[in-house]
Order: sequence, then structure tokens, then C-alpha cells
Amino acid sequence: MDDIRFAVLGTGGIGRRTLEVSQHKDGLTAVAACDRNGVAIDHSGLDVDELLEATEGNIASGPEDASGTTPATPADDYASDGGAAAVEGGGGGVKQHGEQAGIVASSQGEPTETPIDDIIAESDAIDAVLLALPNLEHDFIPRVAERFAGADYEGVMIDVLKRSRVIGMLDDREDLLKESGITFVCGAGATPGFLTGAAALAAQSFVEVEEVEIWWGVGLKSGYEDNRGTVREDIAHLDGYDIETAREMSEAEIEALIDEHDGVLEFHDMEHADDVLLERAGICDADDVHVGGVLDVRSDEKPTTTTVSVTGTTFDGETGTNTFELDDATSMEANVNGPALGYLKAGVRNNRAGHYGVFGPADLMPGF
Ligand code: IKT
Repeated sequence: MDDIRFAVLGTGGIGRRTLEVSQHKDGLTAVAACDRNGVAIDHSGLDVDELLEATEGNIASGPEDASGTTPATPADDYASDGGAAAVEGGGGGVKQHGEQAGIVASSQGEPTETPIDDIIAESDAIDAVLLALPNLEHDFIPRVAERFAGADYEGVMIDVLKRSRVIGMLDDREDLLKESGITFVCGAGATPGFLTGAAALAAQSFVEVEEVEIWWGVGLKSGYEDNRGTVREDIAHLDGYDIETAREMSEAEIEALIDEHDGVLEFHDMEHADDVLLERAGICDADDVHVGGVLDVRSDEKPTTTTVSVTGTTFDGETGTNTFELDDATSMEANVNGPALGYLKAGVRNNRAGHYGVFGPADLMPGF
């Protein structure tokens, strides 16, 4: 495959790690990146090391984290008023103590009030756009897709969103995306994403799938600051919480909740799009997919091994469970960003073959 020129919208944890991982993969050139206050574009290739150094640990700059959500000020700037204003206005609380924060701290960054529009304006020369944006407002990413389609973008868009209900919102826009020539790969992080693809592969032994069980473990001690957003987003899945209550929690309230649980939060029946993505690929009913896991913010060790178990019946009447397991040594960052870039490449292959519309990770695996 020819060189893939890609852009990253958002330079929080996910955006930065994607840029970093892309340097270890063949054929990927980062040509554009933005955050809410700035944009860096260089069609011959960004100096990724410089960009990372300028933005690393700079939490004021990066409203997103590895899950694409906002650590300190969730959804207020990027997402809550949606569309252009959310991403392109914002500004509140971004620069602190007179310091330059985020992309504008990089020598390649330019301040802008319209970062996404600035990238859309250059999108003729961009093969793929990775949306590392917060999505605590469910329709935010679908609306960003709409804006690219409105500008007749022809290429790949890819996100690492989590919630099942967002997939339908993308499907609602599929005609628009197809008309434009967009291949939209949704839910392409770890879960959904890597683990959804693993389930699709594990299902191949069976003619009927009864159950898919995804159980993840994440140790986030050193990555905690960078991933406050994913913790907030995960809290929204706990009993007694939802997206709104989690969004409204102060950092002190989050710390108190974490303290109450001695740093270890356990999740069951999360609304993760692995379910609808496996159903739309014809593998099983969404109701038969269960996602849960354990997050330890006080240790970098995984508190439990990440596994995908697929139980089904073979053509010759045997019942079995195929299990896919991640090594405990692999980090969440490796398991989110590596697959995201892998799916990005698969998206580009499809786009170049003229396959447009909305694709989930399971659609990019062997058919069922
Ligand atoms: C995600 O970012 O995909 C979801 C997060 C879980 C990641 C699982 C990684 C598994 C591993 O590294 O072993 C979480 C639900 N926010």
C-alpha cells in the first residue's frame, strides 16, 4: 500500500499515543493534528517527536485521553455544544498561567479558532482522519463525520468510541458518508475494536454463537494523569452513575470514589459497542455479548488478564469456547492505539477499493 497520510483530531492521550505508535508502523505519515486551540499541518510529514515533546504531560492542551474523553473539563468545550463551536471555539480553561498549552506549544502549531475546519480545508491531501475526540455527547463524533461529508471528503475516518448507541447514529448518516466517498471505521480501539475483531475471529469455528464474554484488565498507575477521561467514562458505567452524573463529577469526587474502592473499580455489563458491532456483522445477538473488566489506578499491573471468550456450536454438533487472551505485559495504550492504526490501514485498503459507508471491526475480519 502507498504511503498513508493521516490526521489526528485531538492531542490528548489517544492522539499523542497514536502519533507515537505510527512511527513504529510502515507506510504511515502524520500530516496534520489539532486540538481545540491549535492546528499543525505539514504535508511532507509532521515532526512527531517535537510535537509529542511539546504536548506531553501538558494536560491543559489535551482534552482527550486514551479513550477519547476529557480528563479535566469533560465535554464542555469539545462536545457539549457540538459541531463547530464545540471543537473550534472552546478555549475556556485551556491556557493556564500564561503558558502555551497543547499544539500551540509546538513550533509546528498555529493558533486557530477553527481547528477541524482547518483540517477539512486540507483534506484533499489526507487519506485518513483519526478522531481522538471526546464523545461524552453521543452524537458529537457522528456530527464531525457529517462535517467532513458536507465538505465532500473522500477518505477514511476512524474513531475509538465506546457506546453502543453511537453506532446507530453513524448508520443514520451512512448515505451521506457513501455519497462523499468516506469509509468510516467505528469503534476501533480495544473494546470495541481489537477485542471485537478477536471475537469475530474466534467465532469462525462455530455455526452458531451463544455468548461472547469480553473481560478486560487495565493497570493505570503511571498512565492515570493522561487517562483521567477514560476513568471518568468508565465511572459512568458503574451502578448509580450515568454519562451525565459522571460528566458533572468534580475531580475531588472522582478521587473520593476511587478511594472508596481502594483504587480498583470493577465493571459489569458495560454499554460497549462490541455488542451491536458483532450483531451487525451477523455473528450473534447483541444481547449475548457481555463486556466488563477491572481498572486499577494504583498499579501498572493488570488486575486481571484481558480475555475474549466465544462460546458456540460447531457444524458437527460440538459445543466449545474459544478464548483469546492478551499478555499481561501489553499495555492499554498498546492495545488501543496499535489496533486503531491497524484498522485505519484496513480502512484505507477498503476506501481505495471503493468501499464506502460505516464499517465496524468485525466487518473487517473473516465473514461469519
Ligand atoms: C478502551 O479504551 O478500549 C476501553 C478501555 C479498556 C481497554 C482494554 C485494554 C485491555 C488490555 O490492555 O489488556 C476501558 C473500558 N476504558
